[in-house]
Amino acid sequence: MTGVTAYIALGSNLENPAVQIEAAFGALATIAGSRLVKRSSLYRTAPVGFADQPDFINAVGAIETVLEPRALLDALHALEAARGRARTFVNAPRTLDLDVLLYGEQQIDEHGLTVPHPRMHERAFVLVPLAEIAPDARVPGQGSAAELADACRDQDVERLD
Ligand code: PH2
Ligand code: MG
Ligand code: MG
Repeated sequence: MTGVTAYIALGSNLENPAVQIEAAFGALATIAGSRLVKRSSLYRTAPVGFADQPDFINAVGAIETVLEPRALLDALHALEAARGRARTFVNAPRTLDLDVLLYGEQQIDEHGLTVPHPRMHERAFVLVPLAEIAPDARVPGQGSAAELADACRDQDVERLD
């Protein structure tokens, strides 16, 4: 299969987050027209934004996909729903969040689909796992994953074994 390399952020802070993320990697591998090519370690991370909620487990996966970005997003939303994701308020605790970080080099700005993910360049919970599997991945207009991760190393992110 020749496709585009896309990077997906995985996050959970409800209902046994580490199990949720492991299951999500398994589920990512089943998306039609796509193949999971790399996965990061799991990281425990302090909540960013709405602070009064449990710590997260975060990770990043690389997939090769022939799906168009919107079809990929729909597939990710279906996986979130299958894990019981409820959408209550912005940045609320969640069983599973799957975000498209990068889709090849494409820049997309459509309803509900902004790629690169608009806040990824300042979030260690995304950049540290991304830099683990793809240090040279470029966030258009911002820099490489490794450089950007280095610039936010003051944030609370701990790699789990
Ligand atoms: N996701 C958010 C907001 N804040 N903080 C951490 N540590 N991890 C997340 O996945 C996360 C967050 C919105 O999706
Ligand atoms: Mg998110
Ligand atoms: Mg999301």
